[in-house]
Amino acid sequence: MKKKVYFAGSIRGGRQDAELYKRVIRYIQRGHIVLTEHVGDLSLSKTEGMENRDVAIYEQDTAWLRESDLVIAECTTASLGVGYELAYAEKFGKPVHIFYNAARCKLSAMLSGDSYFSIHPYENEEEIYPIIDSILQ
Ligand code: 6IA
Repeated sequence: MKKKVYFAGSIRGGRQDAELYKRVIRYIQRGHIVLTEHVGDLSLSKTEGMENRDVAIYEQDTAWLRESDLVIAECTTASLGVGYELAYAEKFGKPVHIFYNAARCKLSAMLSGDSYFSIHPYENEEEIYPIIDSILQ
């Protein structure tokens, strides 16, 4: 059965991994639904957006989190918004899978110290896809 995936990745925290988000989103979309395709939209820059849209973004994203079957987050680029989303997902009992490139960053203790989260360090992008297959099967 198709699952509804909330993919979380940095936007205002920095867009240096946006291409990676796009590839992971495309991969998930081969068999499942990604509610947050815009996270991999390369035209979306960290300075983009009007602050008066922020309430609507917050309402939409939290509604999608509640609707989702699980959350997959790429956390190599630190993001306040992603951190908030992960705690929100935990509060609603959604399975949360966190990926990060261990060669490029050290994950926040607030994530690595929370045994609720399934944490997947990787060093090469190719390692991500088989793990996603096993999460979504
Ligand atoms: O603090 P950050 O911006 O890095 O937070 C990123 C996370 O918050 C992502 O996982 C998104 O789900 C969510 N998020 C942050 N900004 C937006 C956003 N702005 N649209 C949707 N979700 C967002 C877009 C503005 C633009 C379309 C004008």
